Amino acid sequence: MSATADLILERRKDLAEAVVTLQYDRRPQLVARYGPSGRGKCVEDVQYHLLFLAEAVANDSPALFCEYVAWAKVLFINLGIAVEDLAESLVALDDVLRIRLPGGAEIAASIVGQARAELDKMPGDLPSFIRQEAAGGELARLYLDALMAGDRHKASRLVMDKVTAGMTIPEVYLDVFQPALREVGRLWQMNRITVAHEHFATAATQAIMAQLYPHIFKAGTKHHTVIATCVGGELHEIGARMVGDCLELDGWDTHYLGANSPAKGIIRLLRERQADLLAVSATLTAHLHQLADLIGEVRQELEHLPILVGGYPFNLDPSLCSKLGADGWAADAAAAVAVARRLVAR
Ligand code: B12
Repeated sequence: MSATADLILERRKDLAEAVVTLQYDRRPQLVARYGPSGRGKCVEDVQYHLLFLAEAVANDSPALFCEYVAWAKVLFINLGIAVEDLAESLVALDDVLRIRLPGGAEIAASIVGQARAELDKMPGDLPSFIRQEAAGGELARLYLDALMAGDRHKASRLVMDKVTAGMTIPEVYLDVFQPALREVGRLWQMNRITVAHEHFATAATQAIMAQLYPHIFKAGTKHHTVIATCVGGELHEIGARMVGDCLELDGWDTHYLGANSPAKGIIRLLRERQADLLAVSATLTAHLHQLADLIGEVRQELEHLPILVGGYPFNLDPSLCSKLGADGWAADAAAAVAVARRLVAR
């Protein structure tokens, strides 16, 4: 990580306090608007801005911060927070960074400046991830409706019937589960459902994936071994699991470790299982430095082991793959299979 990014993370709390103090000094009416607990929430929000800013600085990727601000704009609008308050907090952030971040202020402030310049034209609304006309679109809609109604048996039946009729596992994963889950995220971001709904949708989908396992895990010779996992701190595990399952279907011996895996354990398992490939997922941009650390540690111990990466931030900025020192990345589980084969054939 760069020294500036480290400094932003280290001083995150103080910087956030300074930003909010400046913002409240400039607009005393915020006290009345957000009430006594409002100030603390603003400090939390700015700390979150700083997490993403640090990763944008570390990876020289203004896109990471701009996408974050675009995401926050939609979130704030739907929480009833005025966009002008977000704009003003970015101005205050810019000012505080210039005063409190000697040396590194320029790069950080230029990234904040870029996001500020784009804020007005960032959309305040998000289109649905489910398109009726797309392959599997109709089923994805019915599947999501069943989950939102709390009917996981119906959701399961819908999928199992299609599989019996010939729908393949990668089609179920990429055309049904993936858009439906991303739509769940959009609904949360637009304040229409809660984190509890997100958990239910995930748990139900994981249970249905388990029902599909007789179609995925079959005896037979495997051509290579892969460890598929999520970086430390990461709780979003379905993307990595889909990648692991699609590799298994492609004839790999897969060892899927799930969410939040510590680096030391991953490295030990890579040795024990004599893995040919490590596939790591990161969803939250704030976890990119853990991923950089993991890649560094693996390189020290297993210099030539190919490392494949993917997840939400890579879909925003594919150049992160080489910046983090990985060997390949893929936008989804189907593309991951082709890249994985290429990496072990080198
Ligand atoms: C379910 C969910 C959760 C669950 C996760 C449960 C679990 N056991 O997995 C819970 C409730 C824990 C959760 C928590 C949070 N979440 Co959440 N979550 C989601 C949601 C709705 C679905 C994730 C998912 O399964 N997607 C479907 C999979 C298939 O897609 P995917 O992950 O992109 O994976 C594909 C590709 O990226 C790629 N890929 C992925 N990994 C890898 C790895 C390799 C090697 C390769 C090659 C490819 C690859 O292939 C995959 C398959 O095709 C997303 C919405 C979204 N857009 O994804 C939000 C989302 C990711 N969450 C979000 C947020 C903000 C959070 C929280 C901070 C707050 C909250 N909502 O609770 C916490 C943070 C938790 C943490 N510390 O990690 C935001 C992130 C926004 C941002 N700007 O970063 C999203 C986008 C929601 C939103 N629209 O606002 N979340």
